[in-house]
Amino acid sequence: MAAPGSTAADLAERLLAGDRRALARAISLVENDEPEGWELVRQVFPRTGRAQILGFTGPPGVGKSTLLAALVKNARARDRKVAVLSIDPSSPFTHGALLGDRIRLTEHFLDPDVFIRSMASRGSLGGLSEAALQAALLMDASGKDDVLLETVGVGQAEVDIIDHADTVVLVLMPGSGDSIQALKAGVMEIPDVIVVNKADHPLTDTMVREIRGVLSLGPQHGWRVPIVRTEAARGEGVEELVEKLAEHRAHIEAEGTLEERRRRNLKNEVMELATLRLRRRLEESVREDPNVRELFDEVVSRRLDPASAAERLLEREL
Ligand SMILES: Nc1nc2c(ncn2[C@@H]2O[C@H](COP(=O)(O)OP(=O)(O)OP(=O)(O)O)[C@@H](O)[C@H]2O)c(=O)[nH]1
Ligand SMILES: [Mg+2]
Repeated sequence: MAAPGSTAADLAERLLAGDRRALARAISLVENDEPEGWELVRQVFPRTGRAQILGFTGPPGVGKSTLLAALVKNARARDRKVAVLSIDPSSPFTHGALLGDRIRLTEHFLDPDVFIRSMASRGSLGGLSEAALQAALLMDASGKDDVLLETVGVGQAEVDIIDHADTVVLVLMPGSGDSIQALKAGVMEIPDVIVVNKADHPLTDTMVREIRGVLSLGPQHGWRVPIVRTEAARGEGVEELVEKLAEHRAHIEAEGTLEERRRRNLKNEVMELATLRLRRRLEESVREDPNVRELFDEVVSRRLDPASAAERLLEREL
């Protein structure tokens, strides 16, 4: 039940003012695929595009969350406002994901300029990556300087939200050979920055050499993907990573690729949503419209070919 004054416009206003409870509420709305959530995103969208979106991906357990905690600390020391969104498509329990990350990020718990959220459930329309993307937009709108996204991935299973990051960081640890294979095979796109975390491990040098080998097979012009060694648990190498992230940012701004990337991503987003909605409408008409059922009957009785039927179905919808 809506309390007086808790209209969408009011929520939008509080969100834009940086109120963290409003942000938490707004994300829940998009996560649950509530129409109010879409309305909210519609209202605040003109105010997005200011935050730096950094995506971190890599196999389970390499230390992504630990690294993010170290990066949050670093960003806070520079007085930047930060939001972290951990997306775990493999876990059906949002709170499971939440717990582990909460333990790692407890020291930022009381800081009003740090916002941390985990997401594992699926909204009904666009699924997890759609909900995550909307959540990232809301974080951006709420005035965060940096939005850090964490997804688990070893290639194919990656959530495509990572495509929406301005800078993509692949986090590996010594011994994550699968990822090297995925990079080599082109299953995984070459990221902008590669981190070899757990650099306290004796096989670190070997790992770095292997990665260099894979990178040497790729294009040799433009941005050169740096390999940064970190020990996230002790904060080692985090300074250097922050430098490389800034360098990448400067590079894509100078080259115009930031704008290009954002344009491409937003176009994909519109196409994706349009496709989902069209599919939903088609399925509805198949279920509910007797004329559409007749159309199918005609195909079954071979009076109408499938392509012509599809054409007619689309004509009805568009
Ligand atoms: N030895 C060592 N252990 C580390 C380092 N960084 C993180 N760890 C440990 O690695 C384990 C996994 O760290 P997480 O940060 O949860 O890794 P993650 O990649 O976020 O894991 P998922 O979210 O489950 O995919 C934890 O026990 C960390 O304490 C490091 O630099 N060296
Ligand atoms: Mg994690």
